[in-house]
Amino acid sequence: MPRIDGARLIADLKRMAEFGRYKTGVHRPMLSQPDIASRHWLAERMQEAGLEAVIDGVGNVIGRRPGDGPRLLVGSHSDTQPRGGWLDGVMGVIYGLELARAFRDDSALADVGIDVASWADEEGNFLSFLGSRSFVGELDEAEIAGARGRDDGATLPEALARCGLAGRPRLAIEPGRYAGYLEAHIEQGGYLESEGLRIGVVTSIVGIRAYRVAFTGTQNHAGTTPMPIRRDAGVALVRFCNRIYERFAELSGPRTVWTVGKIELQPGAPSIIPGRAEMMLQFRDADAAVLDRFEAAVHALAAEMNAAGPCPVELERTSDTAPTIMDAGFQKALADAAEAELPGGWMRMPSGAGHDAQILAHKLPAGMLFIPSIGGVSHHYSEDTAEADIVLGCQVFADAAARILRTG
Ligand code: HGY
Ligand code: MN
Ligand code: MN
Repeated sequence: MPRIDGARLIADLKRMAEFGRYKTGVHRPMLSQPDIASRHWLAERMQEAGLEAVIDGVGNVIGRRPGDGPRLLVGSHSDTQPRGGWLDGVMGVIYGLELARAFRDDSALADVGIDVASWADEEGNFLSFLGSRSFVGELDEAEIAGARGRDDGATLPEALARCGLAGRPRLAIEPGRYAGYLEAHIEQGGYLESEGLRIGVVTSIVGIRAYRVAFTGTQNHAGTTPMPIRRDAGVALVRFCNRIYERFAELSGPRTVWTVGKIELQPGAPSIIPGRAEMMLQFRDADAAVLDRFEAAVHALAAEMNAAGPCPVELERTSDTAPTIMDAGFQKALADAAEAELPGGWMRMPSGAGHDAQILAHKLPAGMLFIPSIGGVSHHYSEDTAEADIVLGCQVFADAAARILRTG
């Protein structure tokens, strides 16, 4: 079985955390200066591991093992949420790099190999799952041209050009090259920790739908405009938000979640009645029928508020990622590897977070492994995992990859 080098793994993870360090976490949005610097560093490390590394036209960093023979594609994302954690995504990329080195150094595995990927913009600074969608052929040029960054509003083509990636070809999946795709990730929740377990074998990944909900009112003076004649877009947004939360609670499944993560009032001054108000609404469930029910409720409430006035509301669906079941054979390989390394110390579990694996699964058998998150915290700079869990997870992951390539 391939033996990983835990110290090398942790050292690379800590080096990556220096690209955009923010307190104990990382601020490394897609195509920011620390992000593009980290991509070049990743490409160098892949080359050192014996891979042919390329940064492609949307910023994917992909290292291919030369030669023939069965290959596994292993990866995740290295961009982060704003002021996020040091492990979300990048842990799976460095696991891939460590597996590539462990396989390279194991003569019994000379005929098989690991390709490694850091997928661009999983966190959606421009477009969620930008890189993995591009790689599987589900991203067209029009979407790229129309995407704008969260930070400075630059278009995606402008940001790619600024990073020296304009005109580069986008890499696409090579039919027949891969036995499948594996991704390791921190759980980002508290189930493993609460059960006292150290490895999660992912059974399914949640579906995610998101909407931009925008209200148009009449900007005016906060002191001289009588209440009865106001068209306050901010008040309309708050009423919509309150009512949709109540309605969703009536429609919810056991694990459905919904979030308004961003609200913007324009022009956003205390003495001005907002003329425009915008909110980002998202909801998630493993069952598409629940997502359909929620979506119908959003449209029904918007229609009701448009009929009642005074502020018209516009809906724009900004993402629709389907729930995905992980490959049964890959789940078994991960479970067998976990049981061999840590008898009884693991469990099968669903993912409440979205992952690139649910995009790669459109083209390849896909599997995921989780390790615990301390306190179940993620998408916060304090996100953390015990180093011993990080190292153990990588060894189980390497065992599972070898099992898949040996039985593939
Ligand atoms: O939001 C998610 O589930 C992922 O971390 N982007
Ligand atoms: Mn994330
Ligand atoms: Mn992630």
